[in-house]
Amino acid sequence: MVANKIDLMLTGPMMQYVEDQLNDLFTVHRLGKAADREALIAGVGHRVRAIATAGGAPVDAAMMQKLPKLEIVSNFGVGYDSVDAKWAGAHGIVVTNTPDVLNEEVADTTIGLLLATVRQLSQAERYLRAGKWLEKPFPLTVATLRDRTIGIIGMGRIGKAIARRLEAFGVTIVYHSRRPATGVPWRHYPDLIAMARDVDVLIVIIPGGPATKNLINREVLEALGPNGILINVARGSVVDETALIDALRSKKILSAGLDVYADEPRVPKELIDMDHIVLLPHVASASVHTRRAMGQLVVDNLKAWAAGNNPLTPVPETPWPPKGR
Ligand code: NAP
Ligand code: 8YV
Repeated sequence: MVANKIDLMLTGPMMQYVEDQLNDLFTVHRLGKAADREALIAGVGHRVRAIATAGGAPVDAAMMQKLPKLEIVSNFGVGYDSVDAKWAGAHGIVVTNTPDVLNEEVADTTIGLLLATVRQLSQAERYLRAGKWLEKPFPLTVATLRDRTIGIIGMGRIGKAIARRLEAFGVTIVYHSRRPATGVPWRHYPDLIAMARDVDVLIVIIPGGPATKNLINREVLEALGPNGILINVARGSVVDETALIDALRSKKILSAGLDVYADEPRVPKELIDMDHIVLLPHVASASVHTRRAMGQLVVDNLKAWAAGNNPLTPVPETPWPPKGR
């Protein structure tokens, strides 16, 4: 039986619950645990037909080229910027991700981060714990959600879930994406700078990767202005971090709430040293409930493929079955 198992490479650790299922179904080769990764790939790479990945090691062309029998890359996370899906698509390899099962969780966290940033909730808690309330009340916050206009960058699955929540707050909602989203009532701005000029808060929820690298640059931050707040729950690469640090230091914008960073888990000291911003360690989807659902989708995609069926959630760059098949 074991001899018939398909060889799968795991690029880094996954939840035990996921690893247990992968162990039952596949012969698993753990790249993350290998003392010599190149030796592992040289030894078993010719047999590997599947990859399960949760970020960490990039699944790039260089790696996939070393796995001549590779057919599927199952990515933990809706964002798959660490996988070269374009190369995979051009070489008949299907890439799957974990859309939808995390929409509500990520939207909840985004609202939490927005409120914490606007009303300085993290700072207020630190104030209480430091015993400062005994001396005098926490200062009134300059910012409020009242009368704010919120510009969402990315009106996809998660952007819509965020916007639906924001409607209940009575704020004005507008959005930017390359094309207008279907079936939404909010104003679309084809021009990001124009939207940044018109809003008080930018919430970023678009894919990472080369196409969006540093999309939020100095010009966008200056357009957002001194009352402006940036919330980034997308990818660190989407924001020019140096420009952001400068804008915060020079008060070109008021504050920021960040869940993601360019070189995470390393976060620039300049950001850590700023007390008026809110920093989260990439936790937008990080509940047991949601991470289990994401993990199950990683497994279910692999299971469907191994049984000869269509993978459940192929990414747009690798439609399955490929056209013409
Ligand atoms: P989605 O449904 O594919 O939506 C993506 C949205 O971004 C679409 O509205 C798309 O519209 C827009 N977009 C794409 N490229 C753009 C560009 N160059 N400029 C402007 N807008 C662009 O994706 P989703 O499921 O909502 O997820 C979005 C991203 O959130 C993921 O890829 C991931 O990186 C991130 N995320 C982060 C966390 C976290 O833990 N912090 C959790 C989940 C997801 P157009 O194509 O019309 O431009
Ligand atoms: C995950 C995410 O935390 O889905 C995504 O794109 O960023 C998060 O939900 C991350 O992918 C874990 O590797």
